[in-house]
Amino acid sequence: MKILFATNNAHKLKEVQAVLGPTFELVTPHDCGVDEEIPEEQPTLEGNASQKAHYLHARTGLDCFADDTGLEVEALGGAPGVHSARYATDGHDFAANNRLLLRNLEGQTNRRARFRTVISLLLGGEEHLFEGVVQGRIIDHEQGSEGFGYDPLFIPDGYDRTFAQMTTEQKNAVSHRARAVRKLADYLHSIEK
Ligand code: ITT
Repeated sequence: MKILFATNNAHKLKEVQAVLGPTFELVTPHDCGVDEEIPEEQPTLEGNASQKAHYLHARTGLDCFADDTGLEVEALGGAPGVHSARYATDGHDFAANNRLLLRNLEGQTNRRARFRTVISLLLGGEEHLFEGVVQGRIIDHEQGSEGFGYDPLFIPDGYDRTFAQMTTEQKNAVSHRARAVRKLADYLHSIEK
């Protein structure tokens, strides 16, 4: 089954395709002739996931899904949260975001944080939401070069290495996005029967 995923992030695409396996073939906005940036202007992850999915559906007429993810840091009152992509600058500058996060946590002993992903699936005109969360902590310097975004600073509970020190398969065993995607896959399988 082919399914359209509203992302321009190649790392996400790889992670999600690995979770879904060969039963589902992911199609990208680019594959459908949509090359502009997909808007995400809402104040919540749910709102942004929904906005991205609705935008792509309006542009293509196809069933599709979108995810939005935020890093929620306890000592920062849940920031950067929905602003995770543009924490330090207007663009998706992962290095600048990580530097700002470390600066804002300097001297802070509470390093608790979680990643939260919300997926919006638009199927036959109906919307379905799925959520995935992983708890962990923020370390005080970057470690590892895999993954993307805040991965070099985040160690999930029960592990002693960051997401950026894991393979895609290892990250997918516990990650926020993989948990949400497994719920999506279970739902898609359940309606196929
Ligand atoms: P699309 O909107 O095109 O899918 P994006 O990079 O903007 O890609 P999100 O809005 O979902 O993705 O994520 C916002 C930011 O949160 C993203 O730029 C990263 O900095 C961070 N982020 C998201 N998922 C992450 C992950 O699995 N590991 C580390 N950081 C992540």
